[in-house]
Amino acid sequence: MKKKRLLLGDEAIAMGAINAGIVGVYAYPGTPSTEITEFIQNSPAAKDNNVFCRWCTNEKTAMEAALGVSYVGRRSIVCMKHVGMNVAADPFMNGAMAGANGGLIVIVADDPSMHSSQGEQDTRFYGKFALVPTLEPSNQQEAYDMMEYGFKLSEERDIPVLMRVTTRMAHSRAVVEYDDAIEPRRELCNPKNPASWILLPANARKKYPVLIDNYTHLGQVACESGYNRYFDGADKSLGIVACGIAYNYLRENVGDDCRYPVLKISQYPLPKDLVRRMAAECSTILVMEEGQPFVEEQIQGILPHGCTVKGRLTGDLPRTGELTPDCVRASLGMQPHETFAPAENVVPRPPALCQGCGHRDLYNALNRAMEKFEDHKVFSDIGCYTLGALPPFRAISSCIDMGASITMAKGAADAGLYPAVAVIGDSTFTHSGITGLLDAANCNADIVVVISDNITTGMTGGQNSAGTGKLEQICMAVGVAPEHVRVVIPLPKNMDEISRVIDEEIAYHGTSVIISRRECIQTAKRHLKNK
Ligand SMILES: Cc1ncc(C[n+]2csc(CCOP(=O)(O)OP(=O)(O)O)c2C)c(N)n1
Repeated sequence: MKKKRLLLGDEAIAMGAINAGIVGVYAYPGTPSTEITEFIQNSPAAKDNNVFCRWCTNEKTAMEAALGVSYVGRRSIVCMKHVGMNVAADPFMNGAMAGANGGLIVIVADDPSMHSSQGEQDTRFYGKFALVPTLEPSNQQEAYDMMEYGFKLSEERDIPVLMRVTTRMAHSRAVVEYDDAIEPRRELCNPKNPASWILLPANARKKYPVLIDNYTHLGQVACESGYNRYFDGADKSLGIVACGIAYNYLRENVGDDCRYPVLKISQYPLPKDLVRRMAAECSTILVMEEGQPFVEEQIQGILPHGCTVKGRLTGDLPRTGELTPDCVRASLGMQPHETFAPAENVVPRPPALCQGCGHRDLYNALNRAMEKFEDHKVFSDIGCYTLGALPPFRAISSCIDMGASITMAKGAADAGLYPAVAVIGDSTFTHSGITGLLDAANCNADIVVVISDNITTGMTGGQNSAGTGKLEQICMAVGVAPEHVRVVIPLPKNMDEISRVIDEEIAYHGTSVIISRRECIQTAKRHLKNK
């Protein structure tokens, strides 16, 4: 029976996946993708159906687990934010070569404008790179519907499917009509072509041309897909190509009756025949897309002479950042909506570590220990503790990608920096720090690694952290001498002791780890409340 519910884009995806009969969601948290997994974790239907929904250690382990599900013939989803795709890229690219037995949808949430990310990326490039079909919903209903469609496409074409969403799609709500029934799980079964799952060069060389042929065919599928639609318009002076959520913004401004022809794109490879049809009718094409000029550049390559393409490259839409209904409006030459200027007494508030957070006490002690060294450096990482870069602490010198603190400190120590100190969170450490620590321990690199362990993945809302209760053992197991794995409690009253421990480990010319452990005050509050 059809029902209606107000859902975030992320929740619509989760609901679509549950109803399509997934056996698991494999994910590492990251804004704006986190709510997909959290919805499944809190869903009674997913619980009744035994859907696996524990957080994975990182995006690569998540992707590989989902490949395993697909191999044995069942359905699953993998979820991550755009930078997570860089971590998962190896199994993603090679998984495309292997194929899909059970349907596999990889959902990646991009964060244009970098609301909570270190860079803008456009995941559609990964789809083209791996030669896999890519879905980009234009609204929450499509996000829901595309799950069943995506699984079928994955199973029919023997290939993982990529779904790309962006922040506003993930984090805004709309009414979604859904079916309450959950599809039964498929029986376990062997892949149609078992050899393609053994990517020895001899097998891979056979599979690669098949992948390329399949991609050409998928271009045809995209032309015929109900998610890509051509709407005719009387005024042919302009044709509009609107991708994903940009189509929603376009409709918000022009309603259902646009005077120009409109090509809505929500499925890739680029539906070239539809683009050619527009180019035959219109001498100028305006491309509206969120992220990088992925479609704009491709269209430039296939247009006949004399046809002009406009978009983010030509400055008709902003080159960086999120699209908005207003900038889409401006690109059509429409009068801007009236807006309100912020009141004068509203001043921007920079983000800050919570009062009472253990990272604060750690940075106070670390600053005290480091001030003895002129022009000192502290390599850091991604998490709440990155806010240690800001006043009043100004305690860290770098933040590049998850895990980079340890390996950068090692490289800097190799190059002669002393002291070389890294600060990393507990979740980031298990995500990507352990292998770097192994590199350091293998040559007893002269570095001090501080793991600021708040016993949770704080930055993304307090999810479980994979190494909780195991960090000392992990550090010793990779080869850090037990006497140089130290534990301190970051509280103001322990300031002298923590600075002394840091001094001692800086004086030791080898690899040491200081675990600064106190529960995040946000999760501690929640735990107290739930008692
Ligand atoms: C590859 C990648 N995946 C996910 C994220 C999103 N993310 C940023 S910080 C973080 C975890 C931080 O947890 P932790 O290291 O424990 O530090 P805390 O925030 O608790 O201080 C996550 C998941 C990211 N930036 N990059």
